[in-house]
Order: sequence, then structure tokens, then C-alpha cells
Amino acid sequence: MLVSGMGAFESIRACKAVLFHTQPWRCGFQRPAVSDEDRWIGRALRANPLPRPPLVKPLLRPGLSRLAPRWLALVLLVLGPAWAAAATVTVQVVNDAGKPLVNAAVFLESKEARAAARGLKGVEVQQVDKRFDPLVTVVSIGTEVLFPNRDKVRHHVYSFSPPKPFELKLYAGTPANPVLFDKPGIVVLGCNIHDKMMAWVVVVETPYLGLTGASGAISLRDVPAGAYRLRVWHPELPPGGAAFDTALSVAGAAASANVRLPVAGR
Ligand SMILES: [Cu+2]
Repeated sequence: MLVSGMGAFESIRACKAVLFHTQPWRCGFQRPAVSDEDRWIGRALRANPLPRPPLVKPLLRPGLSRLAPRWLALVLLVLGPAWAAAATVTVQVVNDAGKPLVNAAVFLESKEARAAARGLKGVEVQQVDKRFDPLVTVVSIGTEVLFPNRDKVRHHVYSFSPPKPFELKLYAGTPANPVLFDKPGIVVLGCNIHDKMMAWVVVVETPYLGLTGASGAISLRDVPAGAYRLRVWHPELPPGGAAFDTALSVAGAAASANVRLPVAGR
């Protein structure tokens, strides 16, 4: 079935092959069901626990264990104020009508955040009821993602996106090898069998990341004090364009920001 706006393309698959990175909406993108948001954000946060600042662990290597208490005291004396200043950053995202916007990827960039980014294992984007779940996944660079098929039909997951072109040929169950997302950017997922299946993996160079839920809000915990770029991306932003970008200074126990994106969402 053709989708309004597809123009000269003969099928949704042909449309996606050409327009995946430019105008995927013309190929039949369907907005997420609001009822699934809490499940998505819950899984995203479980899959992407925010790491602690990596300052103490190296000092506790076996060779230094005897000195650890003294080192720790010195480190805490010097860095204590910065450590104590780790903040919770709350970001409220709304659409162009001022309504809460679900499934917006929110992340904080800085030189230090880039150095602290660590890939994780065990992140999943499952296929269930012939759709991807979650619809949007935001991960730190270097993260491995599994694509378990929990449907009774087989799927053929692929992406043409430059940060991670890949293909998991027609399969049932969980493929043995996860897909490593080792370059930053937006990776659009599709299924060769079910043309309407679409989802996104947002690969970012920071450990301070999250996805907005039904309220359009996200709280990023344990963010060290510092100057950041607050970035916000949503699947309905103009394809190929940059994510929303603004300066955000983090100090004290909490920081907050309001972001209005020029998308309809819901
Ligand atoms: Cu499929």
C-alpha cells in the first residue's frame, strides 16, 4: 500500500531505500502509542544506567590498595566539592504546540562527558507484534545491542544509516551476535519483510542520556558540574538535520531546562 507523499516510489520498501535518511515520514512512519511510553523509558533507563564518575576505581588497583585510604582522602579533599556537586538535570521537552513530547532523546555533551562515555552490553531492541520496541533507543558510543525476535514470524532487520549499516538476515529468536554501535549518529532501523517497521538508535558520545516519557520530561542523574551542550533529538525533526542544541551550565544539586521542538509529536 502506498503512503500519502511517497510520490513516484512503487513501494514503501523502495521509498525507504531512498528516503530513509532524508524524508522517512513520506514512507509511512507511524507515531508511537502513548501507552507504551513508560515501558520504553523504563527499559531505556535499565539498559543505560548512568555510570559513576570514574575517578576512584583506578586508585583501588591491588598495587595501591594499602595506600587507598590515604589516596581516597586526598582525592576527596581535592575533588570533593566537584563530586558533591553532581546534579540531577531535568529536561522538559514540548512540541510546537507546547504539549509534552514523548520519545525525545536527551543528552548532555562536553569534552569531559565524551571521555566518560562507555559502551554497555545487554541493550535490546526487540521485535514484538511486528514492530520494534522500543521505538527510540539512545545509547553511549560502543554499546552492543541485541535484536531479539519475540514474534512467531521471522524478521530481517537492517539499516542503511552511515553510522552503522548492518543486516540481520531473516531470523527467529535472538541472533547470537549483538550489533556494536561504534560511531555517533542516528541509525534508522527497518525490516525487509515488514515495511512499516521502523525504529531509531541514537548513538551519543556521553554517558548522560535519556529518553522522554509520557510527561515529556527526563531526569539525568549524577551529572558532574560543568558546562554542557544540551542536545535533544526526536524522530520527527527534519531528517538529516542537527539535533536541538543549547548551552546548559550545571552546578549545585539540580539543573533544569525547557525545550520546545518544532515537531507535532503528541
Ligand atoms: Cu519484520
